[in-house]
Amino acid sequence: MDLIDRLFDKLWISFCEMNPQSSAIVEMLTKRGERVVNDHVAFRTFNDPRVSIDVLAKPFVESGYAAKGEYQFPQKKLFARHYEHPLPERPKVFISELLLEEMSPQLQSTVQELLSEGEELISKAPELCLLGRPWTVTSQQYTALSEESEYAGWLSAYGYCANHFTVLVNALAHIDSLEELNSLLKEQGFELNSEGGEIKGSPSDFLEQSSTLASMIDVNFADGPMRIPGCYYEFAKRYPMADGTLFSGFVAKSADKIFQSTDRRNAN
Ligand code: OOG
Ligand code: NI
Repeated sequence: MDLIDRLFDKLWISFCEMNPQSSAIVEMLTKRGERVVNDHVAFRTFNDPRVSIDVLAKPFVESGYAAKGEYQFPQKKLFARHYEHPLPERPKVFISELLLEEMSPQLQSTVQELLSEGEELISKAPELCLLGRPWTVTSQQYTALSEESEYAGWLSAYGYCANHFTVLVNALAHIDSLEELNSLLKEQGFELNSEGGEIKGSPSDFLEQSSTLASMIDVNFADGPMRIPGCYYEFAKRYPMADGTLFSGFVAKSADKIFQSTDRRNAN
């Protein structure tokens, strides 16, 4: 098994520990005779040079992944890039970063505190994306960060891990549409993110996406545990473009809503 496959395995294992609904969904689909193929894995970070997209992308680039599309989220003050491997069976990697210089001085100073505390572990980590949270954070810091940016709050609580994996609807044997998959998921009791409608994007965007709401997790803050939104599972259907090849990028206006799967007011 290649190093990169092992990395995805480790990411999947810790992701399932944080988000048991994803293993339950895989099990439910597998029992129905479906083949679950992972379209992409997503990560979050800050644009500080110690932990930026480039740092997070390193193990992927070293194993042959190349930078592809770039995406801007002006309201959320985020920038993202996606990476693809020449082997089409390898999942795409979507990495976003919070643009710290566009945030309040208070947020910047809290994040700098966290990063200084985590600096040594960060610099020694062979793969940043597997590190988890290398700093301590109080529930007050988490709440203050989340008030300004749900993304910053989430990242302060979890640090480095897969934010979500994604079921490729095209690879399912018996389920053709995202509508069909969504109904099945809801019937089985999984709650979906309905920000901007359950299905984000359309065939004319060449990509349709939906996602579960993040499951709630008890996180140990410096001042005790608190239950907050964790990770989620995404579902994507890709459409062929004029040249007949499947669209392999992302759609910023849809992604903008997918980010909200971990918002505190949404999660269950
Ligand atoms: C990423 C949200 C965007 C997609 O597929 O458009 C996304 C995140 O929540 O970190 O994953
Ligand atoms: Ni995604």
